[in-house]
Amino acid sequence: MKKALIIVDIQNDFLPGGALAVNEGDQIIPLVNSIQNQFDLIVATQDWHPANHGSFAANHQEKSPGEVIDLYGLTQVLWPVHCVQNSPGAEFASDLDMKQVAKIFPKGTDPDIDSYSGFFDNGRKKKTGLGDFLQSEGVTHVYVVGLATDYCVKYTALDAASLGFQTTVIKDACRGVNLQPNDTEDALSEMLAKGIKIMTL
Ligand code: VGL
Ligand code: ZN
Repeated sequence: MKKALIIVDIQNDFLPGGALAVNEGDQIIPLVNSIQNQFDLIVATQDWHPANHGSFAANHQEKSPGEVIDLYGLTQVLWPVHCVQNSPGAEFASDLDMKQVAKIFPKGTDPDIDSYSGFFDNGRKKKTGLGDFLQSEGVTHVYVVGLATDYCVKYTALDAASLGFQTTVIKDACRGVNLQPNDTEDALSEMLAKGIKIMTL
């Protein structure tokens, strides 16, 4: 067995004070740093949007964050402008240890489609390369940590499991957006129902 850690979107805009702040998002960073020595391979995903991204409420007339639209045939939650390519908000948290990260996978780069998963866009049309990379490295087990539990962590874990990786989400090293109060709990239940293990440190 070969174990990989997938660090999902621990970027300034998802931390308290950021454009799409996740409550307590900063609290996971010491945990994520402290477990890294337990893995054979570490990768990170990075939400990396062009300024004209279709997931930004500001790019649609009379729309506010939290509203839902149809974006080229897919249901799309609208978000505040966040993780714009090369902006400070898109940078990894300054206290996140990135020294052992073998490869970074940007996602959400196509303005016409969002990408919650670190593996595929939301239409499952294009790969980011993460799946092929993990397979080429002989990874069998993946552990997912980061932000946010109810969006990018969830879809990354579901895709990892669908690709055949034994998948575990480390729940206390994740935090959720919770547009609805139960979104994080619902996401964990859905992952569990799809064969993903949920563990705490
Ligand atoms: C995310 C909403 C929009 C996430 C990214 O990282 O969970 N959520 N973009
Ligand atoms: Zn995004």
